Amino acid sequence: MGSPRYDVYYWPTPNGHKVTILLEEAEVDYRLVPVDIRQGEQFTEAFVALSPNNRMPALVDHAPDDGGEPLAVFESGAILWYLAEQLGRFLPQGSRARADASQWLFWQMANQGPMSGQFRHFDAYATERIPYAIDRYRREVARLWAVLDRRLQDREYIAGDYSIADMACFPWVRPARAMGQDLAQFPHVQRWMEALKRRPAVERAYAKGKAIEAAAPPMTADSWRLLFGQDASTVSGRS
Ligand SMILES: N[C@@H](CCC(=O)N[C@@H](CS)C(=O)NCC(=O)O)C(=O)O
Repeated sequence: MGSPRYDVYYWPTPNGHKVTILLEEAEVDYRLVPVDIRQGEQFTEAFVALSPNNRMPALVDHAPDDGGEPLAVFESGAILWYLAEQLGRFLPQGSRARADASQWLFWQMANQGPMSGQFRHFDAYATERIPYAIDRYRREVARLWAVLDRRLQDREYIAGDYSIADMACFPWVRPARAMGQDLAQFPHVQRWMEALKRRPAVERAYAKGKAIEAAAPPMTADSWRLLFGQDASTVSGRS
């Protein structure tokens, strides 16, 4: 047995879970390479060469279809798209259906992900409690969940069959309470979330994340500085 085709540079966060969910669903062999963002592993030269934004996840395909050098992809949405195209799964056929899936994937990447991330920052990590910021992002996340709820009111999945659009949105809904939301207010999202949560591949993806988290050193004061003290000088070559 050779080494797996795909390496996933990963930490068990919602953006990391997106990629492992897809690979578990596809039952593809892959290697998880932990990038402990609480210990600053996202800043190593080797990782930044793969992911210039010093964020995980990143993917390396060791057997790209042009037969060339290993191919690296960063940004979870781009990784999902790349893998779905390679695998020929979880992305609908036909330009109309594909546009539908892509717009919801971009919606997740540009709205649900960043707004939820800001909510979480001000609610759980900021050293100063700023009610305006917490409230602003909680309300915006609620608005986005209402958009998703309306979308799901007359369909099982976000865009046609189960697709990368669902895989992108789900990890940001699963920890509903941490996102400041009451799932009962969004019944269609709740029904969809419960169904996805029970999928064996989703369970396997989260179990792998849990094992990595359990083996990792805890967050320290240094972790706070590494994660939330970044500015232009963090980007190598600029200090
Ligand atoms: N838009 C990016 C966001 C990636 C992202 O923010 N990753 C976080 C964890 S969820 C990270 O690597 N943080 C490390 C840091 O802030 O230094 C994606 O979807 O891949």
